[in-house]
Amino acid sequence: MERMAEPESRKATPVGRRVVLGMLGLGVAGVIFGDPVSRGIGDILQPLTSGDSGLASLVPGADNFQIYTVVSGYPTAPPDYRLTVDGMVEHPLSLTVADLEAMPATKLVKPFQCVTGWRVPDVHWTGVRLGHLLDEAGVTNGATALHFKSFDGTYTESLTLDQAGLSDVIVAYQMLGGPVTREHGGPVRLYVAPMYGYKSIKWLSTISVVNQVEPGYWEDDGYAVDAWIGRSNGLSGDPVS
Ligand SMILES: Nc1nc2c(c(=O)[nH]1)N[C@H]1C(S)=C(S)[C@@H](COP(=O)(O)O)O[C@H]1N2
Ligand SMILES: [Mo]
Repeated sequence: MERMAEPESRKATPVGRRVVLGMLGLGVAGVIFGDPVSRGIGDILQPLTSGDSGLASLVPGADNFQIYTVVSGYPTAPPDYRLTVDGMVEHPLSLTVADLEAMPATKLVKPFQCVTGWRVPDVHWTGVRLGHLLDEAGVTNGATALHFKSFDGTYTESLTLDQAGLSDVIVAYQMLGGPVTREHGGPVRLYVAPMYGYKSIKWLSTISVVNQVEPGYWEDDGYAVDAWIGRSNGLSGDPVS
């Protein structure tokens, strides 16, 4: 299991997912791993020293986000960027940012919390409810889940249709008082308020309606698919599934 904070080491670890999760089951913590490339999964539950634990978090408007990417650098949106909604729908959608801005807007002021421990309070978000997009597309019978892709070419995520319908799950085009910046996943990212930050896929390109949940990028590595803040510790309960 690799550490979310050091995604560049993801492919380098010699410790397999099953082995690490097996150790976790025995209560063995990350301290047994000597090298930082192969820390144990428990390691991710420790707050990062650069998180919002200090005075900076009390400053209004302070942005204590850590910027994450699993590819080298931040991808740039193509000039003809479109958000696609496809799969098990009656009307596939191909939406510009202007199309999204013309839809009913949802504004939220809510915290953003990474499973590794850092948290940013009172983040201002504007976007379109994911449920609204699905209504527009017309989900067909038998569909149960969503598969999300990023134009970084690597990151993926998932939600069930029930989760996607929650009122605080949005496709966001504004964040922190302006357009979602490139580093934060612009022009469009997902914001799943009730779940840990890894569900909020950046550089969102495609939403596919499907008939089963396909675990996302970090979920393939042992993080919980149902990543409810507080109800989940962010880790999968069943290491062999
Ligand atoms: N495409 C993409 N989306 C992503 C990630 C990523 O590395 N790539 N990291 C996730 C994680 S673990 C968190 S906590 C948040 C971080 O958002 P930020 O980079 O805007 O702070 O983005 C999530 N979405
Ligand atoms: Mo995260």
